Amino acid sequence: MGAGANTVSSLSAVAYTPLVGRAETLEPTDGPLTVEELQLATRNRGIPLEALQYDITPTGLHYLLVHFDIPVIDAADWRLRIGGRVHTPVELTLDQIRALPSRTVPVTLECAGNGRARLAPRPLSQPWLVEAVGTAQWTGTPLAALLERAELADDAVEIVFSGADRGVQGDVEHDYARSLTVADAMRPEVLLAYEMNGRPLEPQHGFPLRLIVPGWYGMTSVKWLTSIEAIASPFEGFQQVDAYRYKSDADDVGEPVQRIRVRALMTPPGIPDFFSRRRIVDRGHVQLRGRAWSGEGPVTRVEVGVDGEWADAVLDAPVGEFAWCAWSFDWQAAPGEHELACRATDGAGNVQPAEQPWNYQGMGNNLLQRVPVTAR
Ligand SMILES: Nc1nc2c(c(=O)[nH]1)N[C@H]1C(S)=C(S)[C@@H](COP(=O)(O)O)O[C@H]1N2
Ligand SMILES: [Mo]
Repeated sequence: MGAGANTVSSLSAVAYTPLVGRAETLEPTDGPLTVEELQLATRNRGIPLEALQYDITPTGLHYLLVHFDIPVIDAADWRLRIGGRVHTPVELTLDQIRALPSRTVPVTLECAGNGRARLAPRPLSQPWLVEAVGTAQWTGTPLAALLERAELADDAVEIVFSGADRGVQGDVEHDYARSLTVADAMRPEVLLAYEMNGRPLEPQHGFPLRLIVPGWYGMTSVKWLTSIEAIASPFEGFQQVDAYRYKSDADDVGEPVQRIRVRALMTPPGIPDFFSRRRIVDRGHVQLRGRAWSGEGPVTRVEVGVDGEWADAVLDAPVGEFAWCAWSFDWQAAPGEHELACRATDGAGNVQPAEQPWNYQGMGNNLLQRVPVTAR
């Protein structure tokens, strides 16, 4: 103890150079990945693509996106407050919410920034490639019944959902918050969820309660929910009017990001090369499989590309009305180098683009997927 303590106190006299006042730029870049992007990429996580094999993604394999810090919440102290432009404010404990009528629904969530890291120039944020997606069984109580109990005032136009997490983004300090119009909030599929895959929510997925808005990109499904407030004019919070917009540049007001655009992904065939993740398959028959989903109607078609030729895949029934479906395709692999691809079409007629239109924050990127494969 004595010798160690001496060493520490003598070290405290040694000077070092503090790194203060570093300028932060958030302009899209053509440069290499930055330490800040790597820092976000290691905090958040994507689905390992081989987990596309599961109808329901095991919780530990589901993607994760957290803007600020994961709050530590004691359920005994926690309350949900419903107020603002309502006639009957409501305050509920977790036990009271768990005692309400419940539903369990499989929902595919995807981050609106999925695909961002492939854009050039690359918007600086969480650098997703394609893996920001997952499907869980969410259990909770329908929001609409609670809004009815609170009795919205006639002038209520939007409902604001706030989380317990606070931070600074775009120079604005705020609790993470998003809104829905009253009509969207009243949709029967919108849930206040307290379980994911049959277990209480894990801290990182929103314990003790989160919103689940099926069909919408993930930012709408506010985690660590503490307050639901009815307001008489459109919400102007940062995550509503600045982030999550399709913008052409920093000053563009842009269009709101809302429903999930159609996308198909392939379960990586064969075996990977460790570092590049390039796929290696045995020549001959290879069954290709994957998932497809859209927030704008059911998936109606998945096509698989083999070296530039498209052919239709076989579609399974979706896992749920708001969840992905499986697809499969039989491929005869000739020895050599190949490029496989997949793209989906939804009931609204949307099809994934071969060239991705660029936007300033890298939102709603649903470029078709290309998968290089070596057959041996
Ligand atoms: N309170 C709060 N809710 C949040 C977020 C957040 O940072 N804070 N991230 C949102 C975003 S951008 C996404 S994509 C989803 C991710 O949900 P998951 O981590 O459970 O997959 O949560 C959303 N809800
Ligand atoms: Mo997200």
